[in-house]
Amino acid sequence: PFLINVVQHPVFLSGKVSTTFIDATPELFSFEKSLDRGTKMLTYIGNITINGYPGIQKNKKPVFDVPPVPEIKLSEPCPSGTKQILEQYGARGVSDWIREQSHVLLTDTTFRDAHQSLLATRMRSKDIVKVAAQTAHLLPNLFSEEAWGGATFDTAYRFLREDPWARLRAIREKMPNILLQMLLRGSNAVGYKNYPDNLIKSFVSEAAKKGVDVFRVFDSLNWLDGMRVSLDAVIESGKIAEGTMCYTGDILDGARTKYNLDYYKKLAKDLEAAGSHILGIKDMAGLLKPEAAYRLVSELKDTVSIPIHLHTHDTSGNGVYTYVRAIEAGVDIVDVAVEALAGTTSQPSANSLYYALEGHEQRPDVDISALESLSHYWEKVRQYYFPFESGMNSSNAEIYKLEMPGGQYSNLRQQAIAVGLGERFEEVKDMYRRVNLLFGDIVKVTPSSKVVGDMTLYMVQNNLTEDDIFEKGEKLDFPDSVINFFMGELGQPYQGFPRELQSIVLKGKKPLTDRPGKFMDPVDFNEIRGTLEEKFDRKFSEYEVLSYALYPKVYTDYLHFCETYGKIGVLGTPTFFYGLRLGEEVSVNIEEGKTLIVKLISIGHAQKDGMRTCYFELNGQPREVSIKDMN
Ligand code: 3PY
Ligand code: ZN
Repeated sequence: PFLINVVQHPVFLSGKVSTTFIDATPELFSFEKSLDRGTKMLTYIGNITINGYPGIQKNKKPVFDVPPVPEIKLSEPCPSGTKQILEQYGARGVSDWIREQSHVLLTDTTFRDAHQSLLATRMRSKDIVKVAAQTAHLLPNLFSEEAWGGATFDTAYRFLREDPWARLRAIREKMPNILLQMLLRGSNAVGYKNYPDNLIKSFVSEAAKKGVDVFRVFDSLNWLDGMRVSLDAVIESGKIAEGTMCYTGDILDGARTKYNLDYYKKLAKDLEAAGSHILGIKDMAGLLKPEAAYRLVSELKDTVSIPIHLHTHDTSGNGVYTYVRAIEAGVDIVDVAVEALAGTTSQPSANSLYYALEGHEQRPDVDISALESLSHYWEKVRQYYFPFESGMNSSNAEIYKLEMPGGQYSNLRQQAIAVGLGERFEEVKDMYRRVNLLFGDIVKVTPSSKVVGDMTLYMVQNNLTEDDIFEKGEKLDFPDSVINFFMGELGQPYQGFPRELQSIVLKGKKPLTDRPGKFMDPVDFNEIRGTLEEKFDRKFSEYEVLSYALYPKVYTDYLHFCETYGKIGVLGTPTFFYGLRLGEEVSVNIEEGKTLIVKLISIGHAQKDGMRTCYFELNGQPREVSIKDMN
């Protein structure tokens, strides 16, 4: 199989085989162990048809409309864009170019934060990649496309059973003209804990090589020490470092003085001094009120000379107005999503902003009919994912009090339901607010927001008040994430930890006061590679070794999954989530020019051992697979 794979590979056929060919195309070396590709795929389809996909009601496969892909002339070359500016003038050149623009620039978050915040990060690469070239052709004036990072990395392996690096590669190929942006959680990379410095550096360098151009780097406590290693790595890679401050509290509220204008001005100066090419303002919970945006951006414009990029969530419904005020104060770039994936916990709609700025001299240079045609596509795609909708059907201005990040609202609701607190969600929400104050009013964004969420559920579940924590705390077993937080494992919060609570939680353990990365042994990549190659009997590339280093269990589970089911990213989303109806036929494009026609004929009754036979036709030939009925 190896020889045939290689000689038929398009790169081989094109004659461009180099010594890096083997590294860049590891799929050629993943020998199908026992089952052929078709049988593996049928095993997946049979399994989902019989046992269902977690979180989705089985046997209820709806009939979906086919999402209309906007028509463009793909044979015409892609108009050039910001990517070419980076290639020609470098990161500083991009920074200068941004400041010369008279219109506000846009980042489209549809490929990352929009679905992370609306659909529990479940958007599959297939649905994104299908419209990537169209987006590149139709929106060539975008500053960037946010397409990677944040929670999309682990959820790709965990839930979608696909490779996030392959997503990056495919988007990069289809969008040669637009800067690709990722969200990087500083020393937590795309994870939920601090990683050793050498892992952070290698991850950034590999992401840069694989196509990321703009790295939005933040720290979940706005702690500069937690960002420096990442920022340095981005700068060294020649890509754009967007050193980012998370916005929390309310600069308009005279009673909330901890995070005031001076706090943000100092942070902005520090981020600029750390070498950022752009200053990011990350309003992850949508707390930045319009007038606050005006004041904050005005002050920051006077404080730093790098351009400013604003990110918000539209949870309150005021997002567009916040952007308009920020634009009036001179903000350079704002984050928007295509209408059908915008609003509520996602970013404000690009389409709405276009009209809100009609007659305004800084109105973005964007084609509204292009946005509309992309929105028609996303509107239909979104329907595939309805089981993952948060249930928030309208704006929710209560968020100003709750201070909960966009993605966490829907997640916490699911978690509350899972631990039997679904009926008490109002209490849960209020407790989240109280826990923040108990912790000394901290920045809440992944992963610090998860700590507050875990403590919230713990207190509601055990009917604990703040007084109980102080009175009975010595006897309480706090959630691991809470202990780690007070140990300083996520870094140091602004103005430190509340001392009394810290000693109650830590029960005598001595917390870190310095950067966790300083005390961690470097990751031994060679050792990981050796272990993986021995276990899976194939070569592993740099990026795969990194995935293991970040998420050993999640990544190993994914590899085992692939051994059983193959690469099922090629399946259409309805089949991926629901399997097939009896008699249903789908065509699956498994690679360029190679299509399998799959039809489910019937499913046999369960045997004593629970096994059922699924009868399929594969390209007209009968095929059977045996599936264990888990019900
Ligand atoms: C992430 O870290 O994934 C976020 O989007 C935080 O806002
Ligand atoms: Zn966000």
